[in-house]
Amino acid sequence: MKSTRLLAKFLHPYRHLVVIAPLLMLLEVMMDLMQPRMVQRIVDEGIARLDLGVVVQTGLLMVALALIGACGGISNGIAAETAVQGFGADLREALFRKIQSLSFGNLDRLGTGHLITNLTNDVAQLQEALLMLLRILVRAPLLLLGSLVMAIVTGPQLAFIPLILLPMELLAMVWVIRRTTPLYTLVQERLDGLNKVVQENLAGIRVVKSFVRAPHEEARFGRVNDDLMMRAIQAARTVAAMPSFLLLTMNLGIIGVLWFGGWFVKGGSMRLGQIIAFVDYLLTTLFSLMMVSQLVVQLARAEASAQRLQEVFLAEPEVVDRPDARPIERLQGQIAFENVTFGYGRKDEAPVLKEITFRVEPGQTVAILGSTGAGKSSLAGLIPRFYDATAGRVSVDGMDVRELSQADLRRKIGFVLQETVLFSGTIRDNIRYGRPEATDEEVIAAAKLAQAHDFIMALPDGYDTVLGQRGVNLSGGQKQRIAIARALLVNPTILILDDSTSAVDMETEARIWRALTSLRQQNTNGMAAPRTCLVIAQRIGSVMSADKILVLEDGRIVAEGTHEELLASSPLYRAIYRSQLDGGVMEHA
Ligand code: DCP
Ligand code: MG
Repeated sequence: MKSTRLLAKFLHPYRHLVVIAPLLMLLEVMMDLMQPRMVQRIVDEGIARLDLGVVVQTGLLMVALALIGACGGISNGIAAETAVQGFGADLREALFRKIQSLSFGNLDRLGTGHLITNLTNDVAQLQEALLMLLRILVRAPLLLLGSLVMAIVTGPQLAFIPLILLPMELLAMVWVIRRTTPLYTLVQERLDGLNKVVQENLAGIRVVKSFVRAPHEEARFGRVNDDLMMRAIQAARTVAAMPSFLLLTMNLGIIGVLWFGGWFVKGGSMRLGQIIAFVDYLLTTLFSLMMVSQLVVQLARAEASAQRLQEVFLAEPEVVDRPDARPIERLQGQIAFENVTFGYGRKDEAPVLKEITFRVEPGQTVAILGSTGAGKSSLAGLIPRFYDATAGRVSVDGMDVRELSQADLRRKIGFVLQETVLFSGTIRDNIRYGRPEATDEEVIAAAKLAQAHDFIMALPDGYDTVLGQRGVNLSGGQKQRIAIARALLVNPTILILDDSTSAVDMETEARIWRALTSLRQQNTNGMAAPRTCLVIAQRIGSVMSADKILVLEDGRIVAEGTHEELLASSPLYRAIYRSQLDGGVMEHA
């Protein structure tokens, strides 16, 4: 069982609580089991003989036993809850850490919906199961056996009644559990579906609204919501039959006890208090049976969740450092691709990049141009090892990137991802995300280079302006410029801009380029210029001045050279150039 392995691993720090909790519960169970005998004594020896002393004395004893029992129960609850909460927190933390260690490829496959469900619902299911284990596992079977034994001891003449009823009840229980376990697995799956829809909807709420698709989304949500409800009702209905059946058999049992007991009392071989105690014990067996069935159902639900958690825990990061990974002191900034082929690893899919070969010398600016889906972002992602090449060799300064430590490598590369992601927090904190110790002067210098300083200063709180989640309160172009400043601040040797000025007007874009170029000539404000720039762009205007332009088409480099060379040699490049000169966007594809 997956759940046992997870439980064992993460319960280890709480093992003393796991031992103590059931012992405390044992105390409560023993006290509980004494109560009906006390009632019996009050009835038979106190009330029947009109002996007030016995009534008072036994009554006080009952109160004392109940108090001791309650102490046991409460301490059990505290111990169990402490273990369960600690277990949950540790499990979530380990899971979070595991997720951080996974590569882009793992995350593509698992999906954020799954991971969010993991961190919330799945952990909660395991916690619930654990709590029930610590509260019930000892209590229910003990109470069941104990009350059965006590019933037989109290009224041996009536012992045949529970001995007939109990096997029937057990059979019914097994039948119900067998039917409900698969039903609950379905419920969990539906819950996953619901979470996925909610997550997708919230992440894309702007798209939903801009396309006026709220009714469609509501219908979609309604479907998964109804589906979840139907499944949950179906499972609950099957489970609901259980208590009714148990109650029915139990009521029959009580009628039997009263019927036969009446005989025995009349005949003088039993006393009234005995009958009352017997009925009490019988009800306790019923009660504990119900607890056991709940526990088993919860264990089945937890097992499904444990399976999903293990899927993440057992995932191997696709990109790993070699044990002998080389640390990087300084980089010159040379990049080379030699016959690189790359695919995202899905079966039966043509590679995304095919036999890519090119070199970028330190100090060069190289641009990659190509239609959407050509593989530009995929190519750039191979340099900091977001993914590893399927075949061929990617190297920096002549060293295969697979021999380098990912962390070292990424610290030397400033990567502005195509999709701008900012965090909630101030603009200042966002800019120095990659280098939290940067001084205010450095932050401002980076922002000036990225042409972000002026608009930041125009905000009421300047660099202390608090951004909403994902930077909602900025324009697309403003967000891109903050992302560029963030990349520049780490003083990268290699700067990679993936379509990072797409939302910035041409004038501002040109100023960013001029700033980067002039920076390379004179070292200002302690900012070192990135020596090598790899620029992915859609607009030829943005890349005309590059030392080299690579034209990527369907995963292959189809042309390579400076702007002038390409204009002379490449019909494709000429076509793109002409379409953009006309003021249109790139439409050659
Ligand atoms: N692809 C994929 N899995 C990913 C990312 C991309 O299967 N996690 C596929 C989709 C495309 C191909 O790889 O068919 C190339 O995608 P790129 O993102 O590399 O393409 P571009 O960056 O060139 O396109 P754009 O200009 O739209 O950013
Ligand atoms: Mg891209």
